[in-house]
Amino acid sequence: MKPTLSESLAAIEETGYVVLSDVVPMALFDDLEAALAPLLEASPTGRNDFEGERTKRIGALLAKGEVFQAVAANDGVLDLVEAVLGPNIQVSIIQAIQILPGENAQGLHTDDALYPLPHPHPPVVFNTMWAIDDFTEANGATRLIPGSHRWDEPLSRLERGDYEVVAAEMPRGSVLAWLGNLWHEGGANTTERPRLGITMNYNQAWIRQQENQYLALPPEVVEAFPERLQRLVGWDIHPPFIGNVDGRNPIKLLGRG
Ligand SMILES: O=C(O)CCC(=O)C(=O)O
Repeated sequence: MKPTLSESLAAIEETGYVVLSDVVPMALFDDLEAALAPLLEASPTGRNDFEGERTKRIGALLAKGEVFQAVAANDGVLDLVEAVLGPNIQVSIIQAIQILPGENAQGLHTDDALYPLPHPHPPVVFNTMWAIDDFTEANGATRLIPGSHRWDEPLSRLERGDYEVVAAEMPRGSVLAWLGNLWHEGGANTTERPRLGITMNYNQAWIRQQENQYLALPPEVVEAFPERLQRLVGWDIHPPFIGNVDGRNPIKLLGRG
């Protein structure tokens, strides 16, 4: 059942994550799977343990098919992202992740560790994982440490080992959402079938996007986006004027605003 916004926020405050059901029509997952099939076929596996030597990753998805726009700009998910990060958000990275049979667990990490900010800090990153396959503990469902978003001394907690890791099992069509400072990893896939999801990660518009959307998305591709998505991929300012172009909001270069 679809949680209300306040139920989702309460779960996030308590555990650092929430699984959203019934926020996205199931037909979209059929379209996403069909669009990803040829891209996955042509994709190599990762270059190291973190990317996953038995994992395929496909980035810059917004340049690779119109269907991916519905992932980046889903109203229900964006309501939650904005409730956590505030109104000035960007697409940080949108990437398909297919964990193949035999892959090991990725390694626990936080998504906002990329930014050299002192701890604690306000939320700067919020991530989602769209389950295109059923996610099970056995096939590599994302594993999370509930409550680790409140850890003051994360590394010493990890060294002591006094924590529990849970697999976010969820059926195809669900969306897992979690805070950027929550410890998590892609799980090991001990089954004989791949596990496919799309990670759709957002950031505060005053920090740098993880995936360089300005270079990933040629202007003629962005021109065809709806205005909200144009702003989300970075053609907007963070008030008062971070990201301006010659003193103007870049959305005006696209004939909007
Ligand atoms: O594939 C997953 O379930 C999580 C992947 C992840 O956390 C990452 O690549 O940073």
